[in-house]
Amino acid sequence: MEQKIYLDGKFVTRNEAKVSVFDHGLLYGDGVFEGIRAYGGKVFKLREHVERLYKSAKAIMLEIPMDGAKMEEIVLNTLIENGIEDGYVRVVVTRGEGDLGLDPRKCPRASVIVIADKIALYGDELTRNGIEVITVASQRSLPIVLDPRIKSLNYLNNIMAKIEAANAGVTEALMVTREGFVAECSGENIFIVTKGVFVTPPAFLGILEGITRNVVMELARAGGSEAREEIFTRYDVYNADECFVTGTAAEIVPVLKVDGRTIGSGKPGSATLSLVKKFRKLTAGEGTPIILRVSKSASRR
Ligand code: PXG
Repeated sequence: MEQKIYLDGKFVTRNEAKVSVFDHGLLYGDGVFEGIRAYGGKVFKLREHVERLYKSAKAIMLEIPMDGAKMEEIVLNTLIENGIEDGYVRVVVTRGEGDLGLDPRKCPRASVIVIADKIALYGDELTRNGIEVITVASQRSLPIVLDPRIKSLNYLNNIMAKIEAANAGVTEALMVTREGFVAECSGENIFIVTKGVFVTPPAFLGILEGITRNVVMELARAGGSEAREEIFTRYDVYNADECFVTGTAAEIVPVLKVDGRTIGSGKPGSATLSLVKKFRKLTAGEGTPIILRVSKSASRR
C-alpha cells in the first residue's frame, strides 16, 4: 500500500507531500510538532498529545487552522488511510509560507502535516539489554530563551546532544542544566529509582513534560510506589538502584551505564521491569479506537 500523507486538508502520496521553500518551518524552525503511538488499533493518549500540541502552538502564537477535535480526527484518518494499527504518527504544524523575513504576520496560514508510519519494534531487545548514556555539553535551552516545554521545530540542541553521544559510541545523551541538575535525554525523559522511590526532574526545570513520563508516574503510584518530581544531580544517578528513560518512541528503556558508572546491578532492575509490564498492559488495553469519524477536511484524491 502506498503511503498517504495528510497535507493541508488532503491525502497525498509521499512524492507529492512537499512544502514550500518559503515555509517558515523550514526557514526558521517556526512551528511545533507531536509524536504519537498507536497500539493494536488504538491511539495511546491521543487527547494528551493533541492538547500539548495546542499548548505549544499557543506559546509561540501559532494558530492551528482547526480545533483539537478535528485534529484528533485527522490523526485517526491518517492511520486508517495507511492501514496502520501499530505505528507512529508525526504531527507537524508550521507557520506556513511567508517571505524571507522573520515576520510571522507574513505567513497567512499555518501548514498541517500528519505522517503515519510503521515503527521498528526493538522493544524487547532494548528492555533486555538496556542502554549506555553519557552526559554531554549540549544543553536544553533556558526557559527564558525558548521554553523546552514547547515541542517546537527547534531541536538543534537535542540533535547536537545526540551527535555527542554518537561520537562517544553510546546510545543516548544525558543533558544537564547549567547548574548541573539532571534535565533529560535528547528525546526521552529520565527517571531514577532509589530505595523503591521513583524520581524524575520537575517540568519547570526546563524539559519537555513527556506524556510517557506522566503515565509512568501514574503507574508507579497506582502500584503503591512513591513517585516524585525532584531536582537531582548526576551523583544521584550514579548511585541510584535503577535508571530508565521514557518516550513515545522509546517507551521505557533501562539505562545500565552512565558516564562509565554501572547503575545498580548493571542489569535491568525489578522496578523498571515491572513498570515495563504495566506499561505494555496499559498501551494494549486503552486508547482511542482507530475508527472513521465524520471528516470534511480529509478529502481523498
Ligand atoms: N524529551 C524530549 C526532548 C522529547 O523530544 C520526550 C522527552 C518524551 O516525551 P513523550 O511525550 O514522547 O513521552 C521527547 C519526545 C524520537 C523522537 O524519534 C522523540 C521526540 C521527538 C522527536 C523524535 O525518539 N520527543
